[in-house]
Amino acid sequence: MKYSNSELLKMYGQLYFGRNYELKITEKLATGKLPGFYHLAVGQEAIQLGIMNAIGSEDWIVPHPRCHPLFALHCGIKEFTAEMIGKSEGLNGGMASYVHLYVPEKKIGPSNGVMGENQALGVGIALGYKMDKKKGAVVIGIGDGSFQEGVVSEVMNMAAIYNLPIVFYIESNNIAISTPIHGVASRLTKMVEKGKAFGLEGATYDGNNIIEVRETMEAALEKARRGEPNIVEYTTTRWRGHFEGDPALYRDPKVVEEAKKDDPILKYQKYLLENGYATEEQLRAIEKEQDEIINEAFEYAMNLPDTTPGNVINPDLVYAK
Ligand SMILES: Cc1ncc(C[n+]2csc(CCOP(=O)(O)OP(=O)(O)O)c2C)c(N)n1
Repeated sequence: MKYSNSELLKMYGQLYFGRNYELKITEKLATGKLPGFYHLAVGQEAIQLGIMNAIGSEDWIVPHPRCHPLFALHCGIKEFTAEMIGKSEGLNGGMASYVHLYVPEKKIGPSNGVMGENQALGVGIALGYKMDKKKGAVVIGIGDGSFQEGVVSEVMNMAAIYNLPIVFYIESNNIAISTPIHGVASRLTKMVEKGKAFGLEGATYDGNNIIEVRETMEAALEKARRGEPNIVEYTTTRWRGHFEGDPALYRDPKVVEEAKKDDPILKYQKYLLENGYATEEQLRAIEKEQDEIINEAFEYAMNLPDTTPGNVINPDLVYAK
């Protein structure tokens, strides 16, 4: 195994955090005290967290927006939580939430509610990397539904013809709000094939296996840093509705029942235990520690004073200078 034991256990903590941070959102929403509109990635955590571990300090990430755990762990859990619920102490002064988050000092974002736009902005960042001869690469995420947007094809072509330092990754959960992707929004069953049409090499991997995600993203990044843009696809399943409050009546509940048999967290737990990388006691201790971190972050953020009407309309906080 190329990762040390402590690294493997750290990744377990992150996965456990990701799942339980988002479940805490559902718990708090039920109390009526948590403001906001949420699109959770429960069941899909291994993709964003495997990638987070693969990127280096010179790399930039424009993630697929369904990624609270990545934002929180990459930017600061308390600072992100404050941002997510609109408090002035948040990463963008509480003006962005997670939908429009941009934290250039952490080389992450921008996030954008207009599907397909992030990818164009990410290609612009990568063009800047190439023109300024920067060392790293840019990782650009997209859902398999947004992948059908026309602008995404244009910018994949740009990435290819200019040999930009980019890895595109697709979170293939086979659904866009209520529309299935395979055979409905696209005749392709492997979205990565479309990238190949533009000259981007790549393959499809198990998005519920954090080690597979990390290793394949590390390899993809090495290529991108050498000026070989490429694409990877990670398959997974969205367990909850498109947003919190969506009862997902459009989908056969068996899809989620089946997906739960391939839970990325239980799968990783099993891997750690069977290979002797962790004991049950170690895992329980990590879980306890993460539960405390999550509770503290929500307590901190929810007890901050509400933002002022003056801040909500403050142009200095809304527009970039
Ligand atoms: C240009 C544009 N069209 C439509 C929407 C509405 N919309 C928001 S999310 C979404 C589906 C995204 O699906 P996918 O990219 O597969 O990501 P997932 O939700 O599965 O994570 C749509 C259609 C939008 N935000 N922007």
